[in-house]
Order: sequence, then C-alpha cells, then structure tokens
Amino acid sequence: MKTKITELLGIEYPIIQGGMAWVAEYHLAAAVSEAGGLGIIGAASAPPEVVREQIQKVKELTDKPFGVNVMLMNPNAPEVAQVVVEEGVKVVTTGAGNPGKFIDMWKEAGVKVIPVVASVAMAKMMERGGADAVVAEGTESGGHIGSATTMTLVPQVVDAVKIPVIAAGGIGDGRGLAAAFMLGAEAVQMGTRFVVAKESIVHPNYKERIIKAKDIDSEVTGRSTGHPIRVLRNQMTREYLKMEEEGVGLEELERLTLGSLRSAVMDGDVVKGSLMAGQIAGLVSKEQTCKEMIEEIVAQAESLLGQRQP
Ligand code: TUI
Repeated sequence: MKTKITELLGIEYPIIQGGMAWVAEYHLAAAVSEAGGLGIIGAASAPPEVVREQIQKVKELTDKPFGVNVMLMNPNAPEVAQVVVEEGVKVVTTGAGNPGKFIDMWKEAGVKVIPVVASVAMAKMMERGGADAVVAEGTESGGHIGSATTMTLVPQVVDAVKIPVIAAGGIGDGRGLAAAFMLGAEAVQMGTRFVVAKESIVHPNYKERIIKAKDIDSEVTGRSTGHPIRVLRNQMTREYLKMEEEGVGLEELERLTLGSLRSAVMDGDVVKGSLMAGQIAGLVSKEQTCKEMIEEIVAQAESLLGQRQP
C-alpha cells in the first residue's frame, strides 16, 4: 500500500498514530512503528527532559521511523521543539496552534514537518511555511477539535494544497482508510482505536468505556470557552456543561478539568476524569495488538479498494 506519505516517511502502511496527551507514550509509539505505521510520542504538557527520555526509549524498542507531536499550547513548546532536533527525530506533527515559528528550524535539521490543521486556511498557511504534509483533522476527533467534519474538510484541503494530506477524525477501520483515499488523502491518522491497543498503558477502566461506547456517547465541552474538547459523557461532562450553561467563568471551569485527563488515563477515574475519545469510539470493540489492528485495517481497505492504488 504505497502512497506519497509512506514514501515521504519511509513506512510500510499509511497509518499514523495520533499524538494523544498521556496516552501516546513510548510503548504505544514503538508498537505502532514496529507494526509498519508511524508511532508518535505525544509531548503534550510534558517537560522537555521527559520528552527526551520518551524519545530515547522508543529508539531502544524500534529501529523504524517514529515521530513526536508538539502540542503548541504547552508553554514549553519551544524547548520541546529543540529536544526533537537534538534527538534526531525524523518526523514532527503539531497540534492546537500554529507551528510557523518552528518550521524553518526543523526543516534545517532534516525533520519532516506535518502540522495538524482543522481548516483550509491553516493548511494553506502551513504549505507556504514549508510543511511537508498536513493532517486534516475533522471534528469527529477526540480531544481539542475544530468545527468542520472530516468528510467536508479533507477534500477541500486536498484541493487547496499540493503537499500530501493525511485524514483524521472518525477513522477506525479499513472502511475509514478506504474512504479517506477516496477523499484524496494519502494516509490516515487514528487515535481512539489505538487507545485500546494491548500496548497502550491507558487504565483498563478507560479502555472499557471506549469499548462499550455507543455512537452517541460523545460530548463536546468547552464550546463557550473557545477550547472545545471531545470526550465520552460522564459525571464530569454533565457538571461541566451545566456550568457552561450557567455562564460560570473560565477559571472555575478549568478547576473542574485540571488533571482530569491524567486521572482518567493513569488512575482509571471514569467518573470525574476527562475521557478524550473520538466519535468512532462506538465502532471500537476490542483490545488488540497494534500489529493486529494495522493488519486488519489494511486487509479490509485493500479488499474494498480491489487492490487499486489510491
Ligand atoms: O491538538 C489536537 N488535539 C488535542 S491537543 C490536546 S491537549 C489539551 N488538553 C486540554 C486542553 C487543551 C488541549 C488534546 N487534544 N488536535 C490537533 C488540532 N489542532 N485540532 C485543531 C487544531 C488547531 C487549532 C487551532 C490547529 C491550529 C490552530 O490554529 C490556531 C491559530 O493559532 O491560529
């Protein structure tokens, strides 16, 4: 399954793992890369030295390419951006902001730069700034989201830029991968399905919520604050949405979610924790190794596409 993205990144399959905060640590990243996709370390809000350790641990587990996701709302993003260069990381994805000021530095160091975007305007700006590809991420995604759907965003980004486009948001199986090719994408980025991977360190309670989730179990908090976050519904989201409706201030809302993703991932707090997941959670039904997932997805897509190249 050769595409412009498998060629650009030197990977076997056009499947990239999302840079999920707390979830995308070295075990998961190494497993996805070993299985022929592109594993990603999610730097999220981690201190630069923790990101360096994570990178070194992936290198111990695999010789295959992997990447780092730099979350641009992190005040430490400039230091993390530097660590990526010092450690000779080959691929960077970015999220939750404009990576413009880092692109030249990364390019000079030979790093492939793939910003995650949620609009055509941002995709065009990233192309002008020298990005090698973009991830067009629809609102079906988990975590911090834009407003356009994957079905509408991907073909519009494909038409607007010459660099390869990776589709994200609502993709969880071979049908999603085949559909992404039909929209003009050269690869997919998946998050939610990998949260429940055997190699994922996510607490079993959180995995179980994803595996049991139905199509409509997803909720978006923070629309009123300008930072919409997609999560699975629980006591925290009910309280949060009620407080948003009552016009409670940003500070109090932030207090409700402080540390809530960590407590969901690490402690399995599925009541008050932030269960970030995409709308495709309803389709995710079993824990498998990353290799089993990737092989199943590729086989299904190949069968649907009748072995045609995208
Ligand atoms: O980044 C994500 N998803 C994320 S980051 C994250 S960590 C977090 N936790 C709590 C609160 C806030 C963040 C959880 N999920 N996806 C990629 C993505 N990037 N989606 C949308 C965007 C985006 C948004 C605005 C990209 C660029 C952008 O530009 C704004 C600007 O600066 O002009």
